[in-house]
Amino acid sequence: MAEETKKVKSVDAASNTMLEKAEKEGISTIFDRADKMKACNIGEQGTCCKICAQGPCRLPLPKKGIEGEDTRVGLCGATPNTIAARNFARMVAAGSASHSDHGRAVAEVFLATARGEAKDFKIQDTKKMVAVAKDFGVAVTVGEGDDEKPRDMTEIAIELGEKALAQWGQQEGEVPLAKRAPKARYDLWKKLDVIPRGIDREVVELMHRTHMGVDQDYENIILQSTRAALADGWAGAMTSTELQDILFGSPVPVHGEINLGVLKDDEVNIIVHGHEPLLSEMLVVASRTPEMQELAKAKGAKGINLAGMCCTANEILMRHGMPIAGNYLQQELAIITGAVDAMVVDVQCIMENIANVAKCYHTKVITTNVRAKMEEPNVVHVQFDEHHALDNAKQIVTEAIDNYKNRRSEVLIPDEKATMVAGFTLESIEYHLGGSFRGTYFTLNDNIINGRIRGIAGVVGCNNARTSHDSSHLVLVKELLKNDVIVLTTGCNAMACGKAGLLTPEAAKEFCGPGLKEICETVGIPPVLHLGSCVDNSRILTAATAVVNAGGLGNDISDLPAAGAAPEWMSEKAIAIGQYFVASGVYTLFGVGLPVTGAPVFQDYLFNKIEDTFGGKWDVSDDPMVIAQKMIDHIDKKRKELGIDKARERVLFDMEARRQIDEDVA
Ligand code: MSK
Repeated sequence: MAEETKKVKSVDAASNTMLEKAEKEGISTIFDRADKMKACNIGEQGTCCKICAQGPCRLPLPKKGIEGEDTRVGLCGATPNTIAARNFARMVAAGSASHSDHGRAVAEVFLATARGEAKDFKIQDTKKMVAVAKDFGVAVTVGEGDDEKPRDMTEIAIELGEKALAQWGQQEGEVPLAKRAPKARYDLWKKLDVIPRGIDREVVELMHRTHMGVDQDYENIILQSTRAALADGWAGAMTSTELQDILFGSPVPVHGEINLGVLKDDEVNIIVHGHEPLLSEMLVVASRTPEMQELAKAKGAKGINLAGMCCTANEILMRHGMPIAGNYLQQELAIITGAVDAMVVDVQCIMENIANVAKCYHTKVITTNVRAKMEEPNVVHVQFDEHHALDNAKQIVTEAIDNYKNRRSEVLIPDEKATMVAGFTLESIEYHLGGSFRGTYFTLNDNIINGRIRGIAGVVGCNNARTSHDSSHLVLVKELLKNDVIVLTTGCNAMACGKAGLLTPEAAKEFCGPGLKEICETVGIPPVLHLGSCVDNSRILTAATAVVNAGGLGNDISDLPAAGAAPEWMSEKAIAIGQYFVASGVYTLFGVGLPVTGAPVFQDYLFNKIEDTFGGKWDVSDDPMVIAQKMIDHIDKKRKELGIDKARERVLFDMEARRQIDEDVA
């Protein structure tokens, strides 16, 4: 662990204030438990096999390292490489399943809305719906020649919903959105036979292959892991992003506020936490109704303050400018303020301990999804049903209002809150960097080619209690900005950047190198572009594809001066994301550590040899400065390969010049 990331529990002042309060009040948090419980060193190496009842077989690296032949095997003879590959693959399967099951829920509500069965929802972005429908092979016009006319929108919506939903159970063929990748990437996947046939099929097959006594070839296991990961990035998660945009409205840049300081002493505070925006969208509507506002006032509050946490927060921020209370490691801390009247959770990243912390305060924890219940007696369950969405939302808001009077401990809301701009998408980046007349990625490409922007980084992912909260995120992002690398962000990294003031146009002056600063100041954008939640990593894939298609920077994502990182990752979803980025041609670095170190041959495959197959590879470091330097070195290597490594005077490339560069690269 890099020294600077170990020194403090959090680099966020609001979080440290709440940790002091927790200590004073005798509340145990994840920060305390991380100090007391060390990680299992064999699991950390990825070489504990518990897939059958003859084990668990534990194969740690010998203290002195491997001398001579590696003779370690489990009872069945499984080598450390097979074991670590199977464990890694099962993380991919779980991650893909999680994102994709979220996508399935969105597709079901979308279809119910299209059929008129979910009356509280209404399709908001029909322009995007038509564009996405074409990608799913849905006809958007009827008639031919002079008789051709636009097809009825309801018909398009129903067929799109049906085709989107069919991807989960599809057994043959290809998931439709794989074709969105650059042609060279799509052709490579085709050659390698890794294009997902259907989402559920790939996850099921990966679980089968990693069962005891099945696939014993780590490269072959990684090929199926790739199929399952692509079924996440280019199908389940991507479909989720697209249908959410169509159903709830495509985000456009909005101002918002972030950190625990967004909670209000004199209002009913409701925190929505998790990932699926289906209920939280309706909570936004419900909390704004005169009926609920009046009820809050009747109970002594000045109003209702709905704030988000984790990726649900990103969703309602992007579309409604709702405030964010914090990222993953702040969920217990929010309750410790004593000011949260209800914490409403759906799925993923919800710590079981919030129910324990809530017992010490008045906070009502409300679960809303049948897939994610909590057994604690102080937790209430209100099942979300899309057919009665607004009624469900009003019931939850009413529970929170009724609980306002029960605040009993000392309320301490930290002062810290920052302003930010969020809500960038493929389309809005195009508009901001290209303007209304040159609305394309040409301008971005021009500025990469002329060197003002050195490269592009995707920095994403969670917080991890084994590192100092937010520290690695911020050290890494600031180092990239200083070196003129523009950053695209999602998830908890986006929230760390927001709290530190990096999501404002003014941040360019303070944090960026001269080239990136000039671009951000000219265009008026932050140097770190907030693209949404973890499922919205698919926006990074489509943005990278748009950069390739704009020309001048090679033919494939793997040609771009670009790299990705998740410096504080912790969830299995992050491993699935990492694998689909690697398989899409991206050099992808993780912080904290990867559970593969106990299997040196398999690790070497992921960190080196896999690049020969996919043009992307994994890497790891617990030092964010090392991650930054490796990303910058990779970006410079790609610039050199593209022949754009020399600093250039600004040249506006015409199509001919762009084609010439592409031919030189090919
Ligand atoms: S919430 S998956 S901790 S990014 Fe998406 Fe944050 Fe990671 Fe959960």
